[in-house]
Amino acid sequence: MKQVVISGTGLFTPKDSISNDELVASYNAYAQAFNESNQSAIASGEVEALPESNSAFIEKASGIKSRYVIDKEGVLDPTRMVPHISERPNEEWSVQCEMAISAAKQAMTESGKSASDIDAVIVACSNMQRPYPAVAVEVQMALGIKGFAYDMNVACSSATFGIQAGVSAIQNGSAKAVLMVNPEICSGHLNFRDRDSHFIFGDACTAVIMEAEEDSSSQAKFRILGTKLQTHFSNNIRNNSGFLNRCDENGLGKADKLFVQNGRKVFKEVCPMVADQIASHLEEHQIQASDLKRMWLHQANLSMNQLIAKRVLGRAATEEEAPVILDTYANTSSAGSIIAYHLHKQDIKEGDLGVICSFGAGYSIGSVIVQKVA
Ligand code: CO8
Repeated sequence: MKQVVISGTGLFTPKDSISNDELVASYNAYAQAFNESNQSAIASGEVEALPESNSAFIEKASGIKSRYVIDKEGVLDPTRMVPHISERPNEEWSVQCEMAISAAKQAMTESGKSASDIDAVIVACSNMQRPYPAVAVEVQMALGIKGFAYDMNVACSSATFGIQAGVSAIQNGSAKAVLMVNPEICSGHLNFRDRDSHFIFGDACTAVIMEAEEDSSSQAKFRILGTKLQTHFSNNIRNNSGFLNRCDENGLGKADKLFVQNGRKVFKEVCPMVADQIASHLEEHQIQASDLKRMWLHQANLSMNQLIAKRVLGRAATEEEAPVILDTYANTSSAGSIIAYHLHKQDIKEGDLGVICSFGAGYSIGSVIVQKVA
């Protein structure tokens, strides 16, 4: 069986960034306006007053200080709280395609691959901007890649599941080199009027190139020693938006058509599952946790990552061992662990071992054990 490597990665970061203070000011202006216009219903107990959000809580509960978004103005306008992302004519590249092109070009440069070397494209992310044609086929066309392309969605775990799909395609001979991209526009499906979750997400796109080790001339390559995936059904992270929404007018515009979670339960249930998965995955490869140089974890919550890393290592991890990018990016869903990998892999030496791990809605967990190649 062919040995597969990650030979290049790329990252697109939107230029707009929103600090916690800016986000909280917008939410609080909305809450105050809501409370004023519902004064009498609140006084009679028919309607509950909206409590205010606060930056100190957000940073303490999540570790998030700011997030990048495609459109700051629309998100921060307390009368709108939705990004302005204009519809485009069919003849123009879609927003997700544009993000993917930018990240993909960087990954192609790092891996030393041109479009003619790549023969498969996977777009793996939490939200596709349309059902069809697949965004991946558009990306394929935009980059001039031959072969095949498809979209897939496993929420926050989409990238690691996409890496396993890429490895399989190369090993079964259906592709020579695979481009996998994660264009996440989380601001499009985040309810900025929900105090419990308005701070959680940001937008970004990552790209990964995979190919057979024997075909790679990249200096940045990491051998994929193994991938491991698991899923368990849970309603604790759910979004009911979909093509059947129009078939029941009663549900249109309701909050469940956006991201909804029971954050506490997610935290409690997912952390042990993730730590166990990483531990058992390492064991399957006869690797000791102490041999790991780095854990590029999904970036949802700082305490969650600290807890998972501690369970795996048996002691608290240093920031070098489990790098944090959620402080400035927030949760970028599937892109998070790949952003961490992309920004924190340069100092890794030949032979060093690491694990990329993502987790989220489903529940879903994916881990990828990698080793730096010269
Ligand atoms: N400001 C002030 N106070 C607040 C705020 C706020 N913004 N929000 C809540 N509070 C209050 C609560 O009301 C509560 O008050 P009280 O104690 O009086 O009841 C108190 O603060 C504590 O609230 P919580 O228990 O909710 O706070 P936690 O400490 O649990 O922190 C977190 C909340 C940060 C959400 C935390 O639980 C967490 O991060 N959990 C894990 C979340 C996670 O990893 N989710 C993964 C989902 S992502 C995924 O899978 C991808 C889905 C697809 C993405 C689509 C794009 C949108």
